[in-house]
Amino acid sequence: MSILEEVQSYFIIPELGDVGVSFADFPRKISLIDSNVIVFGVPLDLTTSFGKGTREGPNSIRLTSAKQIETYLFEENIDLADEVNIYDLGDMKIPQLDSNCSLSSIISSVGSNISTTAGQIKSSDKIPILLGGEHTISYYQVKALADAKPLILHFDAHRDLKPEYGGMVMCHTTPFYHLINDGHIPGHDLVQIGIRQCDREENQFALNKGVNTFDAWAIHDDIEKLLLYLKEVTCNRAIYISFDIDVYDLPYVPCTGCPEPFGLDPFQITKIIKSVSSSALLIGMDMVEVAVRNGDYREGALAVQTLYRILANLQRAHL
Ligand SMILES: [Mn+2]
Repeated sequence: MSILEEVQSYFIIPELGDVGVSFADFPRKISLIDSNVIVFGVPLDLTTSFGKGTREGPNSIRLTSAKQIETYLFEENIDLADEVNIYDLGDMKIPQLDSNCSLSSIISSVGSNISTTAGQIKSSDKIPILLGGEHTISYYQVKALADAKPLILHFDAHRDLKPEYGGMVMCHTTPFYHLINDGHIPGHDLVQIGIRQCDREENQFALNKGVNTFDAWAIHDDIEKLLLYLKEVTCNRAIYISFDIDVYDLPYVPCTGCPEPFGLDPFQITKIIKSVSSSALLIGMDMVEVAVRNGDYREGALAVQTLYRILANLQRAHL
């Protein structure tokens, strides 16, 4: 069986998807074999508790990346198309929720397909980039990559360290609790950046497990402390980035389900990304909780510009 052939049946190829374009839409077509980064969408929007719309996240990211945003990065003076070979698998098929198919059975079958996909991308020596979709999906990708013992850089307004929420064990507020509690990652390998809302139990869990926290106020007061810390801890280290778009301040993210004030701005995020050591090895990432409402693609544009800068700064060094 050729490379990744087994998992391709899980996906609807980008050309047949809702927006009909591939991520970044480089002028030269990259084949699966020649790629070093593989993007796939998981438009899961089932356990979201407040605002809905994450099912449109991958569409929003693809459309803005292909139709609106140049691959030339202005301040870096580099063109991503010259630096990274990206292949887009398309969007994972999500079963319909009905009387034959419960919410938890959908989560576990989608989750198992995410783990298989990420595992196969990894064994092909390529980097998986997961586009969400609700944050629940990160659990399954991180689990599949956990053997590499990565340091997890988790950008988010929320800790997502609840054991369950509204009767649901695997949902958008619980992935990092379960990653730690199930033994996939130790708490001290989790760095939470931009946090500004959780409950008291989540704070206590983070403290007990040695989670490293840089809350939004600490970053506003002294971003240099975080930059120096990241430069040191990412030196010669495998890293995984889980990026919830709601780490950005509320005015930047008008569509995501749980926007929060007191957030970070794009200049701060760029500084933080650039502080990661050039000796760090990016083994995977996800961009989650991106949504669209009323044809508003601002969040898609911000997600794409963030992804491009992560790839330009962290992947480029290893080609
Ligand atoms: Mn969040």
